Amino acid sequence: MRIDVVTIFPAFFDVLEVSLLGKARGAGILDVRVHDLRDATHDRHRTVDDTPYGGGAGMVMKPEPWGEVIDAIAGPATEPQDAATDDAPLFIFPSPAGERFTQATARELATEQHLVFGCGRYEGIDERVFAYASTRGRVRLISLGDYVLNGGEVAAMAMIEAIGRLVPGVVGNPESLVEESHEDGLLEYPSYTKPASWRGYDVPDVLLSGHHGKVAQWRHDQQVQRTRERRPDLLAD
Ligand code: 6GU
Repeated sequence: MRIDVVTIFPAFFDVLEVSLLGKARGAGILDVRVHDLRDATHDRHRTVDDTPYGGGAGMVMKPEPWGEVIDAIAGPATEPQDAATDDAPLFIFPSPAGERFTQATARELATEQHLVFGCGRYEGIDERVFAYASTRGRVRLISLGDYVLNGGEVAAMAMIEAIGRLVPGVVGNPESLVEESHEDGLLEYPSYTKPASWRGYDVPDVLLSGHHGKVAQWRHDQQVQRTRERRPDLLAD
């Protein structure tokens, strides 16, 4: 999978060099390219923002640098019908005003060939940039949840990690992806390792019993109990 990231803070994405995703990049499974939006400016101050038409607080990201970067990443304009196909890039603009990102979103996006993350700062990006991007590919505004971050960078990182780990070959043992929180609509069951007794805390007897059926039943019960306590909204769904 190819992932392009457009940002005024490329250093936010240095962490993509470590851990599982770093390994996947080294192995050629993930082709991640980070672009500094300011490289597409042409004034001495490398300006990427300006005051909003109509007034109001804060600054808006100017469309021109975005246009240049979109051209550089996606190539020349295609026929409108081609921009809407699965072969065209999928532009993701992290935004608290977007649709909600879930594990289902991550699974869906993990099947894409080419994702482009456009990270906005300030009060947002000039709205015409989304229309322009849609001449080169599909466009989605996606939110991590109902709270506000200073910009799209941290949100993009979270999405890249959630999506990237679902790309075949990134996580060594695919079975470890199955029994996780949210994969079956329930929170994950509790895990323990050796020693069986530690500082007065004991591992539940059933896990030491060697009885696979009872272990599976106990784990499922724990999942339901935890979900009821911590995330009753998930059971309602
Ligand atoms: Cl995707 N962006 C920003 N700026 N804030 C957020 C968010 C995204 N998701 C939750 N809060």
